[in-house]
Amino acid sequence: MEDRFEISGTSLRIILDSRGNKTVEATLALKTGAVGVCSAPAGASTGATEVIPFRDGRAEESLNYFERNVKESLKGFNGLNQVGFDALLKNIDGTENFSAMGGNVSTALSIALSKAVAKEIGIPLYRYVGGNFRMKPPKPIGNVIGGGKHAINGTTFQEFLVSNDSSSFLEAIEINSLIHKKIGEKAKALMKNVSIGVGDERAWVLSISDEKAMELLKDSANEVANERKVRVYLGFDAAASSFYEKGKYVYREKKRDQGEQVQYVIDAHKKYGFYYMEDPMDEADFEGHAEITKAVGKNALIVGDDLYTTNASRIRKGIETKATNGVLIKVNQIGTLTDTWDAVKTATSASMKNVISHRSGETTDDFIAHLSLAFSSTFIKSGTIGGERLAKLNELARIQEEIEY
Ligand code: 2PG
Ligand code: MG
Repeated sequence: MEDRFEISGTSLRIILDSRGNKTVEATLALKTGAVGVCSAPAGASTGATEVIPFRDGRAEESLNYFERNVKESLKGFNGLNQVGFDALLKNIDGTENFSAMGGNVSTALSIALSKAVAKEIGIPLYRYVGGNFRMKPPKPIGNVIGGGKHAINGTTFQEFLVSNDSSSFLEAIEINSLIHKKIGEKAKALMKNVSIGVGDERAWVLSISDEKAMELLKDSANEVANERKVRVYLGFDAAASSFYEKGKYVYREKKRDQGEQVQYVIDAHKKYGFYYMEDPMDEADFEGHAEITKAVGKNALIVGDDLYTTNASRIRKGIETKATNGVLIKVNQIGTLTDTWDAVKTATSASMKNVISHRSGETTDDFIAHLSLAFSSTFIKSGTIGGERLAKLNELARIQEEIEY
């Protein structure tokens, strides 16, 4: 090993995320003094097969565990060996789901290492992880109306999303934010004397039916598309597991069984032209997802989030069952950069598109912007407004100035 890549020390501290909840930030230094810092985000609508974010559910317990069992073992390790480093984290933890150390700790350490090494080499993180070939920025996809577990009294679907085909990343995020503004104006007029606000990811929270939200989304997006002469894509993240109870999908006004839910999603695609449809069915229902993909997968991207939890073996099951043609990627669902890379490669080998994503509780860390390039993600899902969301999006606008594609 070249000496300069030797890990000289690591530290962990507690910081607050965008919801005001505790999370962790890792700092990792190499012998030369090059430092990588990474903070982990946190979900609200978590998949049942995600790794556990913190030991005993608490950031403090993870911090104690790190001081006692992790810190010393990382000293002297070869920083160029990312795979070995991630394996070491798993070994120290010794559980299937990072429940001893906490998946947020492993995520922060794993990414902090890649940042430190990239810095020591003198290249950006996206080059270190992705290589030196031609790269194309993803399209931004962001939520403009929200509900589910991200809001109180919002829509049943967790997120209504927009994207567009502007080739300038900066213009693309501006157009998404214009649609967010337009929806706010229309909602104010529509819901006289009722105050409206925003949810965890700053999408509008409106106590209207999902169908009304779809109408509002479509009208607002069309107006902005005409004004700015771009093509706009509509999407949603149903996060269907969050309203699936005892075999039924429980909406405000009615319940739907599996067959009715499949039909509802297909009809919504046809009526409103949804291109992007994430977690339309419960996280255990590969078959239901496959029915939707079979019916509309030629014209739409059906994306598994809670369905796969960035787990290569679950993605393999999705490939076998033809469940979806897209996969959501979140590093802290699986806990290391290596396993995230495996998930992306598994999906890519079966021509599944990948979408890199923020969490509802975020920090200002921008590592997903870099990973979106390294992974050739089709979309980056990181909201439309809000500092912690724009930290990633603005970084991609900056990077686009640097790269040829
Ligand atoms: C999702 C995410 C991000 P959470 O379901 O895709 O929008 O939400 O981080 O709460 O899992
Ligand atoms: Mg989701």
